[in-house]
Amino acid sequence: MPVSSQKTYYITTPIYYVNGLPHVGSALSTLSCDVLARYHRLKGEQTYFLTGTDENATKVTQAAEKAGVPAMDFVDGLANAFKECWADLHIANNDFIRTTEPRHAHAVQEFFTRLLNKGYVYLDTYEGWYSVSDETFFRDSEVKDGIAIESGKPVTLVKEENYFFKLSAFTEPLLAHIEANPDWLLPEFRKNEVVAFLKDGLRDMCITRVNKGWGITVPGDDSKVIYVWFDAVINYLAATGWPQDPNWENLWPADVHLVGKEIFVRFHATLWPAMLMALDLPLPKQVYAHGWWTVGGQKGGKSGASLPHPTRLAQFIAERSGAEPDLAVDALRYLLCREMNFGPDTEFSVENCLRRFNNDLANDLGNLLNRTINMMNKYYDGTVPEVDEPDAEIVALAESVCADYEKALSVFRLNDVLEVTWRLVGRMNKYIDEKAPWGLAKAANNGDAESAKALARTLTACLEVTRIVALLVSPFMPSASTAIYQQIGIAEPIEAATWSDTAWGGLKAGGKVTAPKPLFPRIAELTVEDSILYALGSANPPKSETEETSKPVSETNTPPATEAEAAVPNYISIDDFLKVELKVGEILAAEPVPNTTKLLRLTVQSDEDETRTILSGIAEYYTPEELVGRQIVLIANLQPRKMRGIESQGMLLAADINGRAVLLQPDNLVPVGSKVR
Ligand code: ME8
Repeated sequence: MPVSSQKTYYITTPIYYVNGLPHVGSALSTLSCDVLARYHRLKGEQTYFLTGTDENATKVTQAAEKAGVPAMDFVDGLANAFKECWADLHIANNDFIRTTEPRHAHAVQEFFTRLLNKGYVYLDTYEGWYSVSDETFFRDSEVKDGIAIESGKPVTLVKEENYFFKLSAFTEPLLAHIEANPDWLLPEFRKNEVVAFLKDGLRDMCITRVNKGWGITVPGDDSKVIYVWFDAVINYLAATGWPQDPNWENLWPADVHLVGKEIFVRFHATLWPAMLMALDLPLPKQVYAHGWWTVGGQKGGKSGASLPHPTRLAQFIAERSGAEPDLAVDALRYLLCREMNFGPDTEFSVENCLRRFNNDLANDLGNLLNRTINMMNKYYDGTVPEVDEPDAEIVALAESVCADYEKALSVFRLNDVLEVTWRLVGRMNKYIDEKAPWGLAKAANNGDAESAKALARTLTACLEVTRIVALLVSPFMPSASTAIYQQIGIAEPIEAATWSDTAWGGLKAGGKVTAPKPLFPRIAELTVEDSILYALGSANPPKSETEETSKPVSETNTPPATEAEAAVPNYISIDDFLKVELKVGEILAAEPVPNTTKLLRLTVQSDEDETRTILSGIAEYYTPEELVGRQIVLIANLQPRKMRGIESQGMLLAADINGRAVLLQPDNLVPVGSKVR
């Protein structure tokens, strides 16, 4: 936690259950917070961004049991999967809290004790409905035929002596707080849902469960653990160092809790603020709920209507477009924020993402950058010229775009923030067409002084806008904005820039642009086959894996890891292993597959009288020359499949060293076709 006298801008994501891998839903919340945090840093504010994992839930232990591993090993594996995924997406969080950490347990127990001492917690018998899947208690009226009406998940009847929180005492105070703070809960239409829920009257809430060996125990009563939701929301406070760290108020209250809509009304707009009120602690300044990615109209998630794994999707975008991996991650960051309607739900579609990649990134942004730099090089030898006065129309537009950007951002409509920014990008592409710099250059060459001035004004306007756009997109696409800065010849690192640099006039005459290099190459093939969606983690197994004709996500179309596979070794029997036919082969020929950066076409002798074609995604690590004559280990009985119209008949084995492939080969030369076991 930072130590300073100044209140830090403090932003949080939900903490995710560790019962499955991250997906583009959890990525959306994390990414939105990352964008907001980066924007506030750009504004020069000290900023603290917290995310983490929710590990004390019954459903987590159930998933661990199903996987047959100790719960702690299970949660360690998945917490790491979240951390790695966020690092892969360039998420710059300051802290990652796990609810199995002592700092969290300590804060939760302290919170509980203080509520007990203040008379807001009491012991009683709970008899009613509980849904493990929702980790929520439901009223009779909220259940029909053993199913929670709201979520459609099964409930069971439980009867236990438990501690209760006097939530009912906070109906009026919460309504009053909403009334007095119109921007506290956003968006407006979801606030209305909260008001309706509160007007129905709050009931006291059962906040403990029987201790089955997992969870945070009730202080002084080991037979019970604290209800996971009561425990989870306290993470936001625990991360500040409350109660023992004297600096906890540098962070608290949080400036915004950003959450998904399903955990807004009951938990973040009701339970958590009521808990804080009970201890006279300040409430978070804002709570914002976004809608869902849906798949076929249903909430996308970890099972059922599945959503893609973010890293796999970024990798797929890199492979389809040929963009650098870091820029493909940036593209994904852009696409998720731009595609999501930060209001109602949005249907998720990989194909829509690819289409938008082409329209917004390859075309609009790419064209502006490439055309501007090309013309700078052509007409000014790459050196930024002097201008008499800037184009007032463009200056005014840039100013109004920056203002609208901030307005949209202040209400968390990140899609609008980008839409507004692209107004500027779009205008400049048109502006180039209207001004026709090539005509101005011709006239200037023929001695027309006015045309010479107009040419300088036009091109510097384009370059200046490109610079401003680089800053505006930097919270969304940090790597791309750095690359744009470099291409337009700004020596200072973009990280050193601040929001005030979005004002017109930052470009210096005499600066030197570099050669243009497309950041987001256009994607030729927009169709995404079911087999690819499956490999991305977002669909059911396809009917036929062999009919695939377009480029795969990686060399192997491995199905998505299930919950259990994500965290634990999955044992197979020796019989299963013997089904895999491993052999030593020899590479007779190797050549790149046209229009791909990763694939090599190998001709492999796999037996005395047998050769086969194998496509392998190792072009980045081996040249064809290095491979010819080399012995390798191959899987000989893998179902053949088509990639780029070529049938691949097997797969080479390679060690995966942080994504880099290192081929396996026998220790000594052995006869081709030797079995490997
Ligand atoms: O609810 N579309 O964790 P969780 C958009 N541990 N966002 C989605 C989404 C979708 N289809 N699916 C999930 C929990 N999310 C609790 C939270 S907080 C103190 C405890 C995002 O793993 C969205 O932010 O079920 C949602 O609220 C969150 O993931 C739920 O994650």
